[in-house]
Amino acid sequence: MDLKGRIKNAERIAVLTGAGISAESGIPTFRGADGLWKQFRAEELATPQAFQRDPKLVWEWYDWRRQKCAQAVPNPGHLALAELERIAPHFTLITQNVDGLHALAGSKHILELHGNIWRMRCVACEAMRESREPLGGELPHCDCGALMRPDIVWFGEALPQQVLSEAFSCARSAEVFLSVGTSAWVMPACQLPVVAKQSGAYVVEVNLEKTPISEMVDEAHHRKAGEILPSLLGVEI
Ligand code: BV8
Ligand code: ZN
Repeated sequence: MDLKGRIKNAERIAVLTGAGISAESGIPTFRGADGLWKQFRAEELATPQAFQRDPKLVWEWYDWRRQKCAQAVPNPGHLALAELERIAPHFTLITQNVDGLHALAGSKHILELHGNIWRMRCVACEAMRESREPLGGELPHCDCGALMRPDIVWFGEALPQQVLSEAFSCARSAEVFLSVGTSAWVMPACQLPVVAKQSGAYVVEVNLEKTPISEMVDEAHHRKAGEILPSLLGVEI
């Protein structure tokens, strides 16, 4: 049965997305040709040690990315997944992205594995703040006086436990699992399509380049997500 037929018959569908689904919205990916890591080194920026050492540098990088995200609008890839959620009985969108574009596209049941670039939290009292304002070079502080940090999971930090366990149980129970726009390289997110496959799901990858899971999946489409997702999923956007 083709993917459209499987989607029509599926009770439970889960999707894992990565930076590639936001590339057509103008947000640079991490490891691709124009990747963020080319200009920056992850260990100098996306780690607690980096923030400890130079919070101003880390915040400058995030402020630059927040402005990129603020100019971005959802593309047909995001919209196709939001439409798929409307027709599937049980649907979970698991994203590694921090740009908030899935919510803007209308997706509802979203698990943000790596946090959200619009949220910041106090390093001392954990108070949260949601803001889309540019930081204007100022380091954000909490009312308690301590520094605020991006509410993002950095390398070497644990993912939010609740979100992670729900993501794995969705991967285990999905009949159809899509991996879209991720290099399937970063743990533990990259294990989700593997667990889905081992649990009997029909797994489809949509990613521009080959990845470590491309051999394992039932269908691999090395095309742009925004270009093929609506027709591949059989949804009108
Ligand atoms: C954890 C936050 C344990 C920053 C991110 C050695 C030392 C230290 C750690 C490790 C180590 N070895 C392994 C680890 C674990 C580490 C890890 O996996 N490292 C990798 C690099 C080897 N993982 C962690 O540290 C995780 N935590 O394991 O904790 C623990 C447990 C208990 C207690 C304490 C600790 C934390 C991982 C999260 C790290 N944070 N981001 C930020 O975002 O600002 S990771 C970063 O990579 C992003 O979040 C991103 O989401 C993620 C994955 O990248 P992708 O989304 O896949 O993006 P990428 O650019 O790689 O790929 C995009 C793809 O799209 C490309 O393939 C491209 O071809 C394709 N594409 C492009 N355009 C399109 C397209 N596809 C379709 N259509 C298009 N148009
Ligand atoms: Zn505080």
